[in-house]
Amino acid sequence: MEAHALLSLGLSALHRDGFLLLPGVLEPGQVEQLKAAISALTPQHWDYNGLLEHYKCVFNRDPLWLAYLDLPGVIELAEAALGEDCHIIGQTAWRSHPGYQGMALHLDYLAMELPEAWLADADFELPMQICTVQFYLDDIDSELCPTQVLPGSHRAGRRPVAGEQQWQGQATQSILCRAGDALMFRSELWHGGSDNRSVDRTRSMLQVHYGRRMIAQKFSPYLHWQFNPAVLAAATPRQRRLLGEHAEAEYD
Ligand SMILES: O=C(O)CCC(=O)C(=O)O
Repeated sequence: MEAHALLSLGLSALHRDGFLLLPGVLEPGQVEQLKAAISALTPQHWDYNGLLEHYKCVFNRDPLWLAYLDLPGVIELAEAALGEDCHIIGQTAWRSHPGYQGMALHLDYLAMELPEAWLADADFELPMQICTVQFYLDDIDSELCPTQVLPGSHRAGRRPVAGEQQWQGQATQSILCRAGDALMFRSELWHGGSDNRSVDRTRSMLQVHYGRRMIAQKFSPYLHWQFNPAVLAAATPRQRRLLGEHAEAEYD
């Protein structure tokens, strides 16, 4: 299928379902590189480790992470969804060990609450503000913390209440997939994690969070944030834009 047709299908899925599984976006060598890089990370600032290891803004640690900001097949979709001047607002690495308990159903960001009736109107297309892409570095089965999504729930116009698992007759679905696959979802989608019920397997995952240009980048620890010069020196022009090097605009 032509690239243009693929993009259009991807955008339609994000508007209709709120998410899209992109198979095989990483080569096996990239999966291995990322797994090794994540297992070598140690916590900084608000990172933590335990049953869940969680590392924020990993792009600033080493130039190795840059290639995963604009992977072919993913960046085109992010730019089509969020504008050609979109940028990243984070890149987070995870390791979820046996016994880890996944996050309950939630949404990540709702720009504003809107009446459900407006969102139900087939002629109304809610623009996206933030999308996350999750790169799975292991084959994900029902025991290895499959991500949960509730198709179409970005049209609820609100957050799920505690324990709510359905919306308009749709129930949550587990994303079962292969190492190297990626899940892209918009920030209003109700989604969550699930437990690592395996005996001895760890789920490694990399997330990239993309936002429209006017969604502020707030890299922690905020006022103390400093870009790593080695990362800036290695970045391509597109990667520099994703890191925040924009053309001048109204407010900045
Ligand atoms: O663990 C997962 O797959 C879900 C992650 C998640 O819900 C989030 O980062 O907001």
